[in-house]
Order: sequence, then C-alpha cells, then structure tokens
Amino acid sequence: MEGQFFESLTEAHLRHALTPRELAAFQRDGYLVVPGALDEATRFRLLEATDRLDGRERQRLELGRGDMMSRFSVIRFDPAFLELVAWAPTVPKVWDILGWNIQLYISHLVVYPPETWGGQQCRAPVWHQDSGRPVLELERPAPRLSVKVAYWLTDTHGPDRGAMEVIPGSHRLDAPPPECDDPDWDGRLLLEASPGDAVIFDRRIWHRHGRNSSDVVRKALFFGYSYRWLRALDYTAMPEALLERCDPVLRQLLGDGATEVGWYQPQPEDVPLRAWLAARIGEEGLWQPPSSQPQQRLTPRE
Ligand SMILES: O=C(O)CCC(=O)C(=O)O
Repeated sequence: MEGQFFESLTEAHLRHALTPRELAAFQRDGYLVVPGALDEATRFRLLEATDRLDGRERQRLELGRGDMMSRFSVIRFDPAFLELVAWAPTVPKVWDILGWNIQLYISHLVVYPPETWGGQQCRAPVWHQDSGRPVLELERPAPRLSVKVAYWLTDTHGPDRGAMEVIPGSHRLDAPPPECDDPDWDGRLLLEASPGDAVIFDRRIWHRHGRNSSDVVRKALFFGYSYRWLRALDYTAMPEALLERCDPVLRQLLGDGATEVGWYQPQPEDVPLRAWLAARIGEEGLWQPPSSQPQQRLTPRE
C-alpha cells in the first residue's frame, strides 16, 4: 500500500442515502439487502486480495485446504479491503442508520471451504448477536450500538452454500426463539446472496452462518461500524503510517480522533464526516439522534 493516498467520499455517496422505505424495512426486519453493492471489477479485486491473504494465513497458521480461515482487521493488508471502509453503495446507509459519529470497529474476512474437504476448524453454526461482552453485560432491552455490512464475494444461493441465516425482526428479542433450531420452523430466513450483494444488519439480529456442503469455497467480508465512543474490536489504533495516507473522513472511520475528549464529545475536527454531510445536505438534513425524538417522561413519585 506504500505511496498510495486514500480518498474516501465523492458526490456519488449522496446517491446512496437510505430511503424512507429502506429505513422502515431495516427497523422492522433488522437487516437490509443491497443488491449489486460491488461492481464486478471491485469484486474481482477483492477476490484476488482474499486469495492472497488466505494463502498467507493458511501457511502462517498451518491450516489445511478444508479449514475455515477467519482473519480480523483485514483493511491493513490490501488497498482493495481499505476501499470498502467508505464504500459508496453501502456506507451512506450506515451513517443514515447510526449517524455521523461512527467508526469501523471490525473488518473480518471469512473463507469457508466445502466441509467435504475435511476441514478441522469449521465451527458449528451458532445463533448469536454480535459484539461479545456487550451482549452479556448490557441491560435489557439492549440498544443497537453497531451494524455490520456483509459483502458476498461468492454465490450463496442454495441450501448448501453456507448462506447466512437470520431471524427477521429478532433484533428486538433478548433471546432467540426456542423453536429456532427446529428444521420445520419457518421463522428463519436463509439470506441467499448473489456475488457482489451486501447485507447490512443490526448487531442484535440473531444470526448464524449456514453449512457449506457444496463444492464451492464461500468467501465473505464483514465490516462493522459502531459509535466512536466504543472501542474497536479488532484494533486499538490504526498504524500512523496508514492514517497519514488517508483523507480526514477516512481517518475518522479508521478510529482516529483529533481531540482528547472527542470520542465522547466530538469537536468538528474529530468528525469531518459531519461537516462533509452538512455542506451537502444542510444541517437540517443531518441524522437526528434518538434524544431529539419526543421523550417518555417519568412521573415523579410523591
Ligand atoms: O459467516 C457468516 O455467515 C456469519 C458471520 C457472523 O456471524 C458475524 O459476522 O457475526
């Protein structure tokens, strides 16, 4: 990546704002499909980058050809991955859901070979919500906090290609429905994706990977965005050598900040995404936080 400078936003981003219909669907279902989010040239670049990294990791970790390869923080390894951090067809929808005070908290590559190849490290599909300790420690009902964008590099149509399964609407449930492991229960959805599709999902939606018993290696990227006042999951700070080659909005999205208090109380220089948006859609067009909605008032006790 040496010598390259990375620019994040273009006017094209404005064309991918979340529509009211998409917002309603996301609020109701907990996920949103963005068909064809990756053009073919980009998908091929990502596949090449995936194969390079997968080859290196298999050697480093002594993984067999059938083992699942899971690597965090992949944006450091290839410009093709870095390019997705502010990807025009998806990330404007993320900031329309969470607002402008956001950062990338995880960039995760999963290469899942067919199980018939005899891999030792294929995890059994387990229903879960994302994040780790927050899932356990937050009071109920739990808040959204973050969303992920899944980019599908290979086709997951069919019951055997390891498509992600979700329980639509379950982002409002603190536990998965007891019947979700019953094969006849129709409350689950196999999110079959075409190569290049993206799926944006609320971290709270109950989801799991399917089984890959096909003869095709399943390749997918999962990019998570959270509020800046949370720590990232797969890095503490991005290397300065990388940050100095990124424009200000990209630096924000990579978890950087300009002031000490700015993660909790962002100053304009901490969140250049806000100014970029305000200059184009106006202050009144900016995302409105829940605190700006009518609040439920507590009745004072006698
Ligand atoms: O690999 C998948 O289909 C699901 C990935 C997943 O569970 C996650 O990113 O949290």
